[in-house]
Amino acid sequence: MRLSRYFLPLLRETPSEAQIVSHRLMLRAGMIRQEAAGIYAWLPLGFRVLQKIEQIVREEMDRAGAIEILMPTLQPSDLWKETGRYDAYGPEMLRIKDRHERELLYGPTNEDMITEIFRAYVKSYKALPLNLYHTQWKFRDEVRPRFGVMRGREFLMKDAYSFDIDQEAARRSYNRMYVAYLRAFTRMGITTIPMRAETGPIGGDLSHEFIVLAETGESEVFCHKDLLDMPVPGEDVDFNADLEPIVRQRTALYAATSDVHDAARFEAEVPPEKRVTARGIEVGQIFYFGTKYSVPMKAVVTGSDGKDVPIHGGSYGVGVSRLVGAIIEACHDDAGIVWPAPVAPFDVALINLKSGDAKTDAACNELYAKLTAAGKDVLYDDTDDRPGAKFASMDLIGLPTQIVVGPRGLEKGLVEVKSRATGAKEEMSLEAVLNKVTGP
Ligand code: 5CA
Repeated sequence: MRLSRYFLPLLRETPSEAQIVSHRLMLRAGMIRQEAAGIYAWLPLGFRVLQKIEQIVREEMDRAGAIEILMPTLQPSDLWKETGRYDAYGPEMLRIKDRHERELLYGPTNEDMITEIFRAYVKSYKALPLNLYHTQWKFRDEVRPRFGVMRGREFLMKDAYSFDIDQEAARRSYNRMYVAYLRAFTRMGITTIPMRAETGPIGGDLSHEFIVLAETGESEVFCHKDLLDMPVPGEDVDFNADLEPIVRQRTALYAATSDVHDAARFEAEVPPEKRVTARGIEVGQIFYFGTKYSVPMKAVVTGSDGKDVPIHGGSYGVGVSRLVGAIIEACHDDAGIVWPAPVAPFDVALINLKSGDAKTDAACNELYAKLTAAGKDVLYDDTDDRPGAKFASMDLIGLPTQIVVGPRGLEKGLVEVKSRATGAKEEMSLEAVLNKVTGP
């Protein structure tokens, strides 16, 4: 993408309404625009990151055996009346009437609707286990929307729903999501710690929140230090195998959000030098709620013994839009964002120090064409801004690799390559750059 043809509305001033660094950087980097309290338009750069995160989550859901669908944003109120949640959900739910005075709502979550879909089609235990998921916009009329996309009112969530014949099988489904979440977040370049958590309006009694440690986190969390650098299962993890040992390795160590924190237990179980008390951002939460929805909604299947039983359910959410902010909280410096490569909006920043100079333009065009042909996403600054402004802009938007091309270096046949993360600079030939950036 040529910057001269792109839409990247960078802000020079630090926006005063933004209280935390990720919100400031997202506004300055032209990633989002607020349209109403807690409601954002995603501009091109932000939208690219959002899609990268969504795709990583999708790949890990698929790997774990979940199946993608798409449910609507608007839901009929009847479903929520069946489960008793229409009244229970309170003022956080946006209620709407259509022209026929029929009650609709903008979905804050989808347990009720997915249970309706399940019961319409699935009648036998033979179809289980089943896990269906989608990535769809949600609306929660939060009392205090704040911190940009971190606590929005409209936000993008991946939500998965599992259906099993009994508690033991449901536990296996829960474990698959637990491991898939560890993998997905690690692929995004962030460390998350699963912590025991309250279940709130979703219900049930088993739940983990996946927490990114950050000073600006909304909740206080407590955990064993060893959880911070525990290895995460690699690509070879077998989701058909028993994942309980992997899960238990973590759940054996104390980790709790403030809602369920037990100070006496924390002190008894964790030696003083291993106690971590920190703030955290919740980027995902998983729930096992048993028959909470299947009983009132009569989602039953016939078991192997011919008897009908209500299914055991779980739900599994990832805050896709919140993750954009959370990753920035974890990955930035004084100059701007430092994207982990897998979620970066572009792979490479190509900076032309003298647009209009025939040789410099030719070298940039060649690099741009070859990098693009090799499958790299390149943002090519072909504008005639001053070099200093170009460097500052590229540091701000945080692409992993910067290639700087100017007439002086080209005289010696060299360009400069800078790693955004380390700041390390290296001069090399065009050919060497291509090998470095497109190589393994
Ligand atoms: N139905 C369950 C699981 S699918 C559910 O709704 N879980 S949740 O309430 O925990 O939400 C899932 C994830 O969405 C959270 O972990 C969080 O990362 C994200 N999320 C929740 N509320 C907001 C919000 N107001 N703004 C941005 N992200 C949010």
